[in-house]
Amino acid sequence: MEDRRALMEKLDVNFDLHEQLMESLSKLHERYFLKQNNRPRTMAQFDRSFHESHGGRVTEVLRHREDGGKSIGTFCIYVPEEVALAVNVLIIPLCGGSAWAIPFADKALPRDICPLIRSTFGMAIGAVCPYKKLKDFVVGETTCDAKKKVWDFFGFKVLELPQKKRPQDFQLWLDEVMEFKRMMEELSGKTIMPESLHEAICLMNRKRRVLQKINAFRKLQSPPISGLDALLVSQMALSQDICAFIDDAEALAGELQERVTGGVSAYNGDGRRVLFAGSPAPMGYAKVHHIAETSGLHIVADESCTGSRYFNALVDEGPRDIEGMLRSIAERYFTIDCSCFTPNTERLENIMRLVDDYRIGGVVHHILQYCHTYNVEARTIERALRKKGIPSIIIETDYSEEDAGQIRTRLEAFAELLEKAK
Ligand code: BJ8
Repeated sequence: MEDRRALMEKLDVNFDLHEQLMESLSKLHERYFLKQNNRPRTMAQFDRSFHESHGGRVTEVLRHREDGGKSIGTFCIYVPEEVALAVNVLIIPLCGGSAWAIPFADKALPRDICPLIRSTFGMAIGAVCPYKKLKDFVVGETTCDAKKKVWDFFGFKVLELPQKKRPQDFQLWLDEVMEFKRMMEELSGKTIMPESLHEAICLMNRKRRVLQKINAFRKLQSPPISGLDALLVSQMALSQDICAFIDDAEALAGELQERVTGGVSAYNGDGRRVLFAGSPAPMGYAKVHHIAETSGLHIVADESCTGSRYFNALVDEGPRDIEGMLRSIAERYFTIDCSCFTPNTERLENIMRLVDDYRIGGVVHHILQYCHTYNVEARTIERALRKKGIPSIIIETDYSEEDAGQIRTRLEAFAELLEKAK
C-alpha cells in the first residue's frame, strides 16, 4: 500500500482518488468477468494484467524511462506501432473506459462528445492517470471531429489520416508514416535500422497471429471462450508489454485447444450467436458484452478496434529495405476500416465475411453516444444485413449503468427474435 502511494505520488497522481477509481474498476471487473462460469484457467493471468495496468505495468514503464527509454501516448490503432517499437519507444494507449472519470472531463470539455474521449481526459484532469507523466508526448490522429478538436485543445501532435482511399490518399498517408518515423527517430535519438524494423514487424505480426488463433476458436459451435473473455484479451493486447502478452495469449490458445478436444464450452447451454460491431470497448468498459451474454446471446465475434479490426491484417514481412517496409506498414494500416472513411465499403464487406465465417445469427451495433460516424454507418449496414436475412439491433449508449435495464430488455427481445428466426 505504502509503495503504491509512493509510486502514485511520484507520478503526481492523487492517491486517494486513484484508490477510488481502482475500487470502481475492480468491482466492475468482478461483476462482468469473474462471475462467469466455465472460464479458461489461463484467464486468471489476464485478470492480473487488468489489475496491474495501474500497478506493475506503471512500474515497468517508469523503469523503461529511468533507463533512458522513451514512451508516447496514443488513442487509435492507426498509429503504426512497429515504427515506435523499432527504436524501443513504448506506446501507451490512453483511451479511457471508466465512467468514474467522466465528471472531471465535464468541467473542461462539452458534455456532448463521446464517453471514450470524456473518460480519457477525465483521468488526466482528475489527476488519476499514472501515465500522464510517463510519456514524452501524445500522438493523435484525424479520425473523428471530437478527437481532432480535443488534440488542438491539448496541443498534441497529430497524424493526418485521409478520409478516402484513393491512390493520392494513400500517398498522403505514406508521407504521414514517414513523418512518424522521423518523430520516433528524433525522440529516441536513434536511426531506424532495417533489421530492427523487420524484427518489430515480425513481433507485431506474432501478436496479431495469436489473437487470430484465439478468436478462430469462437467459430466453433461451442466456443471454448466467452465473448466477454475474448474482449478482455483484446483490451490487454493494447495495454500489456508485447512479449508478456504474446506469452500469455499463446498459453491461452493452448488451453483453448485442450478445451475443444475435451468438449468444454465457455457457455452453459444454448444462446444465439451474434457479432458485436461498431465503436470500441476500451479497458474498464464491458457493459454491453456483459448484458448481451447474460441475456441469451453469445458474442462470437467482435468487429471493433477492441476486436478483429486490431488484428485481422498483417504487415507484409517480405520487404527488407526501410522504404519497402514503411510502404508495407502504411498499406497494412490503410486497410483498417474505421467509419471515418467515405465511402467505407471495405467495412461492409468485412462484416459480411465475419457473418459467414462465424455463422452469425444477428448483429449488435454498439454505438458510443455522439459517435456519429458509426451511428450513421450502422443504418447502412443494417440495410445490407436485412437483405441477407440477418437481423440487427442498434444499441447507442455511454459508460454509465443508467440504461442497463433498458438495454437488457431490448437484448432479451432480440435474443427471442433470433430464436424464432432459427
Ligand atoms: S480506428 S474506432 S480507435 S478512431 S468512439 S473517439 S471514433 S466519436 S475511437 Fe476509434 Fe481509431 Fe476509429 Fe478505432 Fe471518435 Fe467514435 Fe468516440 Fe472513437
